[in-house]
This record gives sequence, structure tokens and C-alpha cells, in this order.
Amino acid sequence: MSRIIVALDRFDSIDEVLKLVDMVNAYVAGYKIGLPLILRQGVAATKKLVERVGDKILVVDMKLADIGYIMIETVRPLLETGYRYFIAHGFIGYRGALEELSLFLRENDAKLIVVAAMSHQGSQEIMDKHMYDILDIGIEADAWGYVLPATRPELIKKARTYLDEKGYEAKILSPGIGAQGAEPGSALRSGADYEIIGRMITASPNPLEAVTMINKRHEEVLMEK
Ligand code: O7M
Repeated sequence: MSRIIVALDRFDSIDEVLKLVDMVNAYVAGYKIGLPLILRQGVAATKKLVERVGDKILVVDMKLADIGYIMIETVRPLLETGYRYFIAHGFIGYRGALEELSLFLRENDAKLIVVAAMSHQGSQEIMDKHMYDILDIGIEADAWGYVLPATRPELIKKARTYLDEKGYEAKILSPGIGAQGAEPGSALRSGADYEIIGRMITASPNPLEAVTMINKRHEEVLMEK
């Protein structure tokens, strides 16, 4: 089972996205789409992606950080298009925000993924300092998973230990591999379940070769564990 979630961010057409998906689909765990792709192609066009990927994990990252009502209305057209995994920020808190989104997602058989810390340096200014609080908010909101940065593997380790101690089972999805500097496999080694990888695959002259290389590295790391 692959641990790669491909971040599909910068494409000029949905056909270009589908070309990549057709090439790598058998060798990845899933995909993440977000504002760059949706703003260029529109939600309706991405329906083709939903239809094409089969049972792969298809995560939507709308950078949700709002009151519950607005997050629900943002997610609704995406749910109607067939998406079932949604990322939201955790720093916004539970009451009036993740509480409502979480309930709505649960009612619609969809899953919540909470951003607990980010891969860029500015995350250290505020978010990293509150990681445990955000993990707790995720637990309260029944999060299926968390986003934690591959660029700061110690945070992944701390989060995994904390969640284990609380007996809370959650997936950790980790961006920051490749273009942002972390090595493929490094997040898995620290306790992540998936690595969210964009440009290292999508901007490669040979995406399939990149995926194959990363999967091989992942297998080696998981064998070590
Ligand atoms: O591998 P890249 O750098 O080309 O792409 C990384 C992807 O991960 C891209 O889609 C970002 O939006 C996302 N990401 C981060 O890079 N850092 C974060 O801290 C969080 C995310 C993310 O997925 O947020 C939900």
C-alpha cells in the first residue's frame, strides 16, 4: 500500500490532471486538491477527477478557517461533487467552528483532517507553540487525521506520542517533502501515515519515475521500523 498523497496544485487543464492521475493512480494512496486547482478549473470540472481515481483517498484542502456555517457552505458543493475528506485549520477552535463542521461531515459520511502545525518557518511563530491544544481540538472534533510538517519531524514524533498516550487513533498526513526540503520517507519514519507530495511528482519530467522512487524509499523506511 502506497503512502503517497499527491498534491495536485498547479495545472492548466483538468485533462492535464487526469493524464497524471492515469499515469500514477495504481501506485499512490490518493490525492489532495485545493484552491489553486479549484479556482482555475472550477468545482464541476473536478468531478472528472472524482470519477477517475476509484477508491483512492481524495482530500480537499480549502484552507478552511471560518465560522462553522461558512465552512459547511464551502464544503457542501464539494460533498455534492463526491469528495469525502476535508482539511480545516485547528487554530480556529471547536465551539462555533470545528464543532459544527465536524457534525456536518459526520452526518454526510465524510472525514475531517485538522492542520495542527505547518511546514513553513512562520508556523513556529504561533501554530507550533499551540500544537498540543490544536491536537486536543482535533480529538474533540473527532478528526480522522492531522496535517503535521515533514520539515519539522520532531513535531510529528511529539504529536504521535501525544495521540498514542491519549489512546486516540488518527492518521498523520505530512507535507514538506521534496520542494520544501524534507527527504521522502522522513515523515513516515517520524510517525506519519502519509506524505503529501506535490512538485517533486507533479513538476518532475517523469512523474511515474518519481512516484516509483518515493515508494521504494517508503518501503525501505517502513522495513526499518
Ligand atoms: O510538495 P509541495 O511543496 O509541492 O506541495 C505541498 C502541498 O502541501 C501543497 O499542496 C500545500 O498546500 C500543502 N501543505 C504544505 O505545503 N504545508 C503545510 O503546512 C500544509 C499543507 C497542507 O496540505 O495544508 C492542509
